Amino acid sequence: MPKTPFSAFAFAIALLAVTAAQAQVTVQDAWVRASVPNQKATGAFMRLNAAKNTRLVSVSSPAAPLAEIHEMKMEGDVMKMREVPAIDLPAGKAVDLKPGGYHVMLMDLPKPVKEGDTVPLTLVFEGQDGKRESLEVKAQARAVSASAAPAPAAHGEHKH
Ligand SMILES: [Cu+2]
Repeated sequence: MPKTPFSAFAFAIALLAVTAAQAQVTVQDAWVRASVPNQKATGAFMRLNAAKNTRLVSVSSPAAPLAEIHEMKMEGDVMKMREVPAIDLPAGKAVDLKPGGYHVMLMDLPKPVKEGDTVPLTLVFEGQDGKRESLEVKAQARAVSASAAPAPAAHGEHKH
């Protein structure tokens, strides 16, 4: 059905409204690693860019009853993962959540996340004034081979 000028206009207005409400942090390339049956957890990744200093303090998703903010780090030659209370987002600096680094851990998955699924995530940011703001993003599920993204047990070949 062709778009009428009116609906195109309404759409542009809607986009403007969204942009204005969410000007503090922009999210690019949000994705979730597709899981296999019986896998209880998976990671969500994205690039965050904050206009003002802020912090990502929590994440939730209808796809998982439990979502935590995690960091992966090499300790000696072992990749370790731990929960962190928040991720600092300095003004104007892109911060990547990516395999091998910060990520959102979606836990207790009730069903597998399949390649191509759209996974909604609600990100909560806390500014320096203590004010909280939430942002909805839609992450696309992608299948990623184990060799492209090291599992926690992998070691030795992690280069920067
Ligand atoms: Cu994790």
